[in-house]
Amino acid sequence: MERISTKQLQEQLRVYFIMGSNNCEKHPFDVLTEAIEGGITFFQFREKGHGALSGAEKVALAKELQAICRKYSIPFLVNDDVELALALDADGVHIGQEDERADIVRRKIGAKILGVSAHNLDEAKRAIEQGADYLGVGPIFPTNTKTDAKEAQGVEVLRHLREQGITIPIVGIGGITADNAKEVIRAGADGVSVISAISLANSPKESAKQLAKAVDDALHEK
Ligand code: 3NM
Repeated sequence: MERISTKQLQEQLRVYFIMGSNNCEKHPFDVLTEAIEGGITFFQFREKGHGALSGAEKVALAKELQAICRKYSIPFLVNDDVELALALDADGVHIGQEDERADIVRRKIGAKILGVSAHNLDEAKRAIEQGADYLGVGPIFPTNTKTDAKEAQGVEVLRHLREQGITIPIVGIGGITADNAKEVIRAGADGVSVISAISLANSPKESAKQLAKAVDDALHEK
């Protein structure tokens, strides 16, 4: 297996939905199914924080969600848990700055997709040197979902990274909705990653649809 191309990844990262059971009011299976029907292009299973499942329950939910992703050919990534990603033969792993080092994870996962959260230029450069395929950059806007998130940086951080020569695919994260997604793309991101805008929406399908439209409209302006 070869590493995914930048072009293919850019295309797939447009509407990146991240979710765990504690981000949902409805059953995660239904939320993800609706999100896919609405047009998400990438999925990360992030079972973390207060009330998160662990052990066999976590594995069972991961398998269920992976099966839906497979059915619709949506890449399925696992947050942080490299062993789970390998056991399920997931499409990749996403890690934060507090998780295992990116170069060590890269060695473990071979050519699978590796995403790394970066908050500034130094972290972005190091992640790339250590084998990241894409960067998650945030928080762009204030978020209620991640309790230990840093201060919102605005879209300027994206512009800055591009101006400083970071060319690998980037998704913005943190407080992104259909109303502000265009700014994120215009500032240099290839896509938007969201949790609550879809997971807590009355209609995850409609919300995903609106996000996809905002992103695609902004990408077409480029
Ligand atoms: N990471 P919502 S912000 C998981 O800044 C995560 O690295 C962030 O949730 C970072 O779309 C965040 O509901 C939470 O704001 C995103």
